[in-house]
Amino acid sequence: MPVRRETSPSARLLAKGTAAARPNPSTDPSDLLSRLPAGTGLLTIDADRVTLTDNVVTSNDSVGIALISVPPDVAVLDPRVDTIPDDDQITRNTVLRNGTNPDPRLAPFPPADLLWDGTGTGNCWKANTFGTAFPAPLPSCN
Ligand SMILES: [Ca+2]
Repeated sequence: MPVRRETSPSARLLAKGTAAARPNPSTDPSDLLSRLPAGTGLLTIDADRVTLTDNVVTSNDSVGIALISVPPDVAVLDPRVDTIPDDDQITRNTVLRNGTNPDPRLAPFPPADLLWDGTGTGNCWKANTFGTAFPAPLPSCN
């Protein structure tokens, strides 16, 4: 997925760009990426202070934009790593028609345009165009 990354003066990572229907290319069971559900548009794992804005994420089988923490069985491999996403902002994205053919690896979460696993603090969503979200409503940015 083509994504442009910019660093703002406040050191917040800004990801802008376009992501469309692309399969998860990893099928090697020893690769951690193979654990991710196929049909994931834009995925942010354990990142702090990331802004995802002005992306168009459509027609991914499982989920459009997901914000999640590192799975617990992976997190224990290095206790120095901060595995929880905090202070992330998902704004002004167009996220539509995702989740119509979800990969079973998405469980226990439902397919959705916007998905959050509920971990972390200060994460917020604002001014996105989407059809479905989990949980609903997502926390709004001030
Ligand atoms: Ca964190």
